[in-house]
Amino acid sequence: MKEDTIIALATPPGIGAISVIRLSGPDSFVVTDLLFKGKQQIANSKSHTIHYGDIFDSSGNHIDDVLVSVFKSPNSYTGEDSIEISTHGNPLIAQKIIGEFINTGKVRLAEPGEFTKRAFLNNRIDLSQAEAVADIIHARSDASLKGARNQLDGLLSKKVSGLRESLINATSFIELELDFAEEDIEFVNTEELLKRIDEIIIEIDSILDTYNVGRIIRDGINVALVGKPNVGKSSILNYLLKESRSIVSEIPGTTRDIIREEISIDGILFRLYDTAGLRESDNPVEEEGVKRSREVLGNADIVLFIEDVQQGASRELLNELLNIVSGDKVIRVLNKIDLNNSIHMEADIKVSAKTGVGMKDLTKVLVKTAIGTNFYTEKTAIISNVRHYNCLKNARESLLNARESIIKKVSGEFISIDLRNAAISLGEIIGEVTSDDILNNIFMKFCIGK
Ligand SMILES: Nc1nc2c(ncn2[C@@H]2O[C@H](COP(=O)(O)OP(=O)(O)OP(=O)(O)O)[C@@H](O)[C@H]2O)c(=O)[nH]1
Ligand SMILES: [Mg+2]
Repeated sequence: MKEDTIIALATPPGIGAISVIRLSGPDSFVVTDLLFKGKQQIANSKSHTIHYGDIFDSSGNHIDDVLVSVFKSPNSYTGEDSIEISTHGNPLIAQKIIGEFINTGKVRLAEPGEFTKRAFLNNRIDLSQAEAVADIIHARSDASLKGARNQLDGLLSKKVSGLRESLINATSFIELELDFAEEDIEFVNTEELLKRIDEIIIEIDSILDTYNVGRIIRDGINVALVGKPNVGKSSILNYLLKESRSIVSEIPGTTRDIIREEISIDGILFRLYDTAGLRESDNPVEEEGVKRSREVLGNADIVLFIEDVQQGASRELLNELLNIVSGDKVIRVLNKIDLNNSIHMEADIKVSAKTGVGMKDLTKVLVKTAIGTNFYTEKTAIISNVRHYNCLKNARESLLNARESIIKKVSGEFISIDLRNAAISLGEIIGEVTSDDILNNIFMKFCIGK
């Protein structure tokens, strides 16, 4: 079946120096020649050339002078014949031109992610790389950009397809043996097969282990600042942000709404939530604030539990907190150490939001708590995507089943089914095996024009 030719605005729909419109599909060149007049026809141009000319509407009115870039199949992003038209950066111009192309009846508007979907369907990239394209576009920190780059470069793909091939290889020997069952020939050395399966499980585990860090690197990390009223939560937030974002006052119960701000430390995105001080209150507004604070706790990856040297330890509140969130997420911060001697007071870290003492260490502790002691080189395949995580989990499960069957000396058919299932799960990551549902779900999240 002949593919449609699609068109979309590839740049943001606002005012800028230029706008870029992208076309892809078999009619890209002929349809461009209908509207574009330059020195030579686009259909007769070489790949990777740029042409200056004018675009006219169907009644012959001049819309804009533009540059047209030509990419011939298979050497384009999508693998199809493609065109990029750079216009003056007014959204009205781009809309008009796109409208004229669609009016020719040979082109339709692209769906979200459709260019990248075609790149995948034409084997320019595999599925995990297609997902990395979306991650690259949406990355909000240095670290997440690096992670997405690493995935687009195919680190995960290579690793996963290596494991998958090894599995398919093992399965084919078992199946061969089944074919010759009558003759009682042994193709498979059980010891060796078990060893291979164990090795693959270990490899899968090492990739699964990167998920937490991978996710944090990609999505950023939620940090809740909680504690009794007046301990200096807002002051610490302001200090970290280097601006007076949250209202600070000596009156307990100052913060009512949740204040959310983002900072980047060592390339990692931290999302800080300043909350209302936790106490029983008769004031309904404050009570609502306290309720919201508790909700923020539910989504927090890290909790800064703040106490101050004046009010002293809030043991009861800490215990209450530990009922809701696990202890390894909680960092106990003692604030206002400029006021009193704090030597005998318990805390993970002691600071003063007034003088700045200890604040540098606080940021270090934040980074350390976020990524742990894990150290991944740029060559490590890191996963950050829950779909990949689930596929790997499923593969692992199937491998454990296969392992058990081998040990129990169950018939080879069952073993081969489990190994095949494991290979299928791994194949889903890179898109060797996929359903339309999975594809639609992935590309739906892209922007139009990508
Ligand atoms: N001396 C000293 N005062 C501080 C320090 N940190 C905060 N304060 C003061 O403590 C008071 C309360 O600070 P906030 O930051 O508003 O405290 P909070 O925990 O946000 O309070 P609520 O929003 O009411 O829960 C203010 O008067 C701050 O100036 C500190 O490190 N040293
Ligand atoms: Mg406050």
